[in-house]
Amino acid sequence: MPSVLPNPLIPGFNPDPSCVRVDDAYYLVTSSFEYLPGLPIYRSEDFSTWQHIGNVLDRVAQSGIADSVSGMGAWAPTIRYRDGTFYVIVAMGMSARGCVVFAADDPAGPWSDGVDIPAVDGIDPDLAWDEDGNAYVTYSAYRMRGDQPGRHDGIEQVRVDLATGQALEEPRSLWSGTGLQFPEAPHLYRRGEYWYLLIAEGGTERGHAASIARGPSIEGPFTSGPANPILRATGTSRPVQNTGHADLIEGPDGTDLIVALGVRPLGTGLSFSPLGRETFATTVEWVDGWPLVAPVDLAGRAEDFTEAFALGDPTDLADPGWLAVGRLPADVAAIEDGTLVLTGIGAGLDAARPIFIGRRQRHIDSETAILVRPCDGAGGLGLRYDERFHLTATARRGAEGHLVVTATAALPGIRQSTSHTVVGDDVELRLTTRRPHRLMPNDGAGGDLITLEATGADGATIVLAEWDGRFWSAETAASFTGRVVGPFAESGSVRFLDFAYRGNDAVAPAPS
Ligand code: 6LW
Repeated sequence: MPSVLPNPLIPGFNPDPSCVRVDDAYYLVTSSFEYLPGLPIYRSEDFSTWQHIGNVLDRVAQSGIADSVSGMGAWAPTIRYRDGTFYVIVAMGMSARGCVVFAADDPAGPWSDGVDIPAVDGIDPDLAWDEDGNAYVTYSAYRMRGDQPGRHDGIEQVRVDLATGQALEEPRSLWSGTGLQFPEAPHLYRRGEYWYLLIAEGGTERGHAASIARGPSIEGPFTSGPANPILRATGTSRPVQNTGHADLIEGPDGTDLIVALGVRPLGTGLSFSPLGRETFATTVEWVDGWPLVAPVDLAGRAEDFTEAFALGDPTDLADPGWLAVGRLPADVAAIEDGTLVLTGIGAGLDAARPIFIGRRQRHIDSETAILVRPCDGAGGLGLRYDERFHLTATARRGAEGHLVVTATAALPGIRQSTSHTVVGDDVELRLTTRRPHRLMPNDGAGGDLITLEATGADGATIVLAEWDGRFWSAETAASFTGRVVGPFAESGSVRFLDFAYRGNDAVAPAPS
């Protein structure tokens, strides 16, 4: 194990991590909400470098989220392994399916159609087996009722038949946590003579936490630990906030680790997290039979990360990192004559099901570029939080040999557009994001700087817009997801080539 864990462990929109170790490899799954393919699986052997090897939800009917609204869909999965089979159990927020357990021989997929577990009336299910091999689903009894506010009834558990999904008993109440709001995200572990019940509390915003209890059996009774919460970002000046929703795992060198969600806010006081909730890790030490968790820190991932797709080849679209809203990227996009084609429906990223495919923005300092040939249509490069919070650069044909490129900032009830003309039939659109140090006059105000640029056939670059990234942050959008960036079409057929993303997670030096 590296002496310092790289953090974020899995950058970009990757909340609610759960991790399992099988032989010498780790497999980690995160939430994906309204996006497909859903429930990404990341693999690592050293716990430091992670590869996105596949997704659990890769069929629309299997996913149950075709009609999920933004922020609903695939919430908070747990990944576990037993007798040669990988399991991912998940609850679908307000979707066609409720609690489902999926199985696979190979975590890269394919995953099964899933078995529904109707007895689980709640979210964040965990899967564990007792000493006799009985399967238990432990979950947060958060009851969602249409558009009414949900009700939290603590942590519950039910023994199930995994083959049929049927409950083998009435659900029992296990623990309500330490009194913080929203007890959720339970995970159970057997260690020594005890069963440990780890949960999240405090809500997923500032003050989010993890707490632990232990008991003599998988069914409890559970007694709260002496030093709860065991994980919580204390003070708003810590670089990683909202740490909670955790899973325990043994690291490569035998020491224990915890994976947890967190955010990287910019600014002090009121601060804003451009990328949403990401996956972090930290170390755990056991003292007197209870875990002591080191605070989560940002730590040296000073990599220059690049990825590029020609976009004219179906294998480019098959990369597991492409996302679409409620549909698969291959059902939204077509490949024709060596280019990617998106055909608009008369609405851009305002649509509940936009003609858009995108990738997670993974770095606060990033650059995404794409070559756009609008043909008879209108489309370009977009950044999406959801259908209310997004921004776009849209190209359409203007006078002979020219294109009109429009930058649009979209927020609820507010829309601002500016247009420029560029030379040529193709235009390169570029979206860059920069942390604010030395770039904004009121450094510390908490936003990244988002710049949209266009470069025409004559090589001239026009700055289309420069916007304060606070508007497209997890806090402003009150979002469970994160930024997703990529090509979209508004109308007609729009062709795309040469998608490139570059980012760097170097921890910025403190402003002098
Ligand atoms: C997740 C729950 C939560 O199910 O947010 O606040 C939900 N915490 O644990 C979505 O990530």
